[in-house]
Amino acid sequence: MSAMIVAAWLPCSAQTADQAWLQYRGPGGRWLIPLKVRALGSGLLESSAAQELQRGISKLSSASVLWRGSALYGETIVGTADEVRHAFPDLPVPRDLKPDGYWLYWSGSAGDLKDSGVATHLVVAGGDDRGVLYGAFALLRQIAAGPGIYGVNVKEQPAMPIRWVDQWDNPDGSITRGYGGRSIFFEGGNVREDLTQVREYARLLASVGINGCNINNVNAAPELLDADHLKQIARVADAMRPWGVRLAMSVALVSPEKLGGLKTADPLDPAVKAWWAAKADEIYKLIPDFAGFTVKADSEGEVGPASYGRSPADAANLLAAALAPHGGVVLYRAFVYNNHLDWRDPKADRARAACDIFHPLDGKFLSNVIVQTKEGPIDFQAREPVSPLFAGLRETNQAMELQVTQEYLGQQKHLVYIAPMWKQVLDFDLRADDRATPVKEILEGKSFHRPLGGMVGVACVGRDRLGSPMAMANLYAFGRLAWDPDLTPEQIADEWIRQTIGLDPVVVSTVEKMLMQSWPAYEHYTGFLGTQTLTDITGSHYGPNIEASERNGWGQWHFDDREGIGMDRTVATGTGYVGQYPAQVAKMYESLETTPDNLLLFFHHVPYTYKLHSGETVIQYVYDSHYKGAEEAAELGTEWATLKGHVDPALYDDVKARLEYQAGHAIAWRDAIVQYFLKQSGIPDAKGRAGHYPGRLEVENARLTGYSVVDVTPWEDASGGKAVSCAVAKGCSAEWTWDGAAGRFDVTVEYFDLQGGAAKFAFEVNGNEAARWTADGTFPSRRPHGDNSVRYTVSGVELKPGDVLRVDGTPDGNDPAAVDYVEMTSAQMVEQVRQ
Ligand code: GCV
Repeated sequence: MSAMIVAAWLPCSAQTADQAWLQYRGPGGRWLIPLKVRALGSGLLESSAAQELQRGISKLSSASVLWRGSALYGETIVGTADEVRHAFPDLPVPRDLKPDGYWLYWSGSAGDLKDSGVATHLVVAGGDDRGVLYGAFALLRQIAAGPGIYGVNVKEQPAMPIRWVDQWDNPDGSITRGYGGRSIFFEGGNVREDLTQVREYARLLASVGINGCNINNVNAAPELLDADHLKQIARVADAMRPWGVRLAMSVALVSPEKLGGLKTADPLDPAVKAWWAAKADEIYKLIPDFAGFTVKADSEGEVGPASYGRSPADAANLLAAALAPHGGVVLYRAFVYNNHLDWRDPKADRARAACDIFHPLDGKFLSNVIVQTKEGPIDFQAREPVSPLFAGLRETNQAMELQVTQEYLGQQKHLVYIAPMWKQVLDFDLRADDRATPVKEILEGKSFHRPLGGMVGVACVGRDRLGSPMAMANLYAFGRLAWDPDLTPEQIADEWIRQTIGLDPVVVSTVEKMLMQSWPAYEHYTGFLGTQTLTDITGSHYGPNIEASERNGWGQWHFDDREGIGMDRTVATGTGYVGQYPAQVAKMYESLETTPDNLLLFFHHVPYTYKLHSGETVIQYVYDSHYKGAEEAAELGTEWATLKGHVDPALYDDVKARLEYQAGHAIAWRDAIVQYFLKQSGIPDAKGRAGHYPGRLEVENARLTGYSVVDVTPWEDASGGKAVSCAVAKGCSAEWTWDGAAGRFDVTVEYFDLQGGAAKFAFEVNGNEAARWTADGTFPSRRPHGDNSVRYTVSGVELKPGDVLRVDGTPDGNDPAAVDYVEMTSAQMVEQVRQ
């Protein structure tokens, strides 16, 4: 006999972050579900669906009140629509369920609970096997996230067929732009023996409807296509298959030369065509459901068709023809540009490249080619306009590439929930042919009637997942938006929080608020007005380095000088990029008056005194937004602190430490940008903050023992451009005599935590140690600058005039215990800055 459970409100139970969102903890409110799960078919995915449901229901019910009334009957049934129709001819199974789609149906009524004669069925019917699996996860989500499933009658179909993640994993086990540890797929040149984490990853991906995973870096290692590696890779495909995640690979176009020993890799050469066709046959023998190839070519050093005088369409079609007999697709990346541009050429513009190259090829791609375009014309910046190419390809399948891994967005060390940005992009109406063509409808294939399209998220998940529990919200959000781009970032956050952190309404609303604040805050303390990244773009892409973008071939210029800033991309006087948009959008960006403030400097070069729509000048906005952003970053920590005791203690401590670091790094960012533009423009901050740091004691002005003063590069990354560095093994010290007012202060030591050593620090007042810590964080770079600038705060230090403050630093390995300044903050000073 089967039974039903009736669960009541339960206190928020302990949870761990590493289970991500499939924790299946108790739901809020009362809920019902038939406990017994039965699969109608025996397919692999249907079995996974049934097992997952059984596992989920048991976990959910184990924390619940089980009502063992003898009158309760029923089953949770899983099967394809055909199987359900056959087994239950009376059920209204929808006729139009598409592949991957599902139908959840509660058959029966509340009366069934009391009526021993009537069975209740909860039905999960899939348009196909994969749909059954997605339906099972949707059902569990509905219970775990709170609403419950009594009376459910829901039909869902994914908005787009291509819902992939890309991993940029390398055979040696490293992950390019991965911030969550080493590869779960590779180590030491081979596929790893233990693929447990791959199975778990595939399960997570399936739970949000992701159906493809490209496992290797787009800067592809040709050897992964050799016979031995393909056999190894087949094991990865086997591990992901039960979860309906098809394996794809990035391939190097040069492979026939590098691997096959051919004299050329020319896409039109018959021997090259034969090589790829044979390679595809070999792959499909090992991996019958192989999803396809992703290609990066003629880009950032990757050889491409241009080397043979051919076009991207020639290259894409070469591979597409090889895959077509097996049902595979080619995701050809539009991220093709010249990284040796001449910055002195006023017409040179990296943003133009994708349209210039791909627009003329529209209609020339085979039907199993999908052009994969990053959401903006440059490269995953904190703010970019939407790529005009989405409107430029009418007869070509298209996918949008988004970055889940936070390369330019704080690298998972900063909390940045990206869904609001993605949502803006998806909703942006490109007005092709003067009609409504929002990006999401182009990807769905609606706007230009394309059969294939979708979204690809560069995830770079490693052995520590994304390296930060809160960053997992982005992976979750990516999958949910690819399934349904009409969901709101708030809805998605709400679902994720309930499944991951807790159901307590205070937890849900606080974390949701934090997530929604995080992208605007990051944008405020890093970039401004569409300047593109001000990170160190020739290095880590993490800390501030404003001039790293300038005067080089990478084309991420913002052209700041003493008079003004911004890149003129107008048709009238600039690079002409604006003309790549459909007329209505082009008209908006061509004019200064109608360009939104947040993209002003992407499209126009203006003086610092230019007035924004808000009435503020550009330079005052630079000051204000950076002070505001740093405050917003600090607020994230304050908000999280209110959740102490309401969330899992380990998670609480982990996130608290990360947010404290973020708040400190936001100040390092603020100060770098503000002092740079103060010097560059020569225009003071109307609010008197820039260049004035009450309570700050520069270390270069201290009494130094052992420490030597060094110039920090770039200069804006240290207060006043200077720091001190210690080369004395037994340690160095910096001393000041306090001549400020007496009071109780928080004392912050700004120091540099370099790779390759764990320097030790101590802070003393009048010879009494107040704090001691080790610089053992993992930050980019082996030299002191904004990448590794960290703040350590000692709270509640009583000071009076004449007190001697001292910082001791002991170097270790490559880390010279470098210090920038100490800063005293009292509650009164904070109030003054705010006013
Ligand atoms: C894998 C950016 C990243 C590169 C990446 C490239 C791409 O430039 O910094 O690491 O290469 O994008 O998307 O191909």
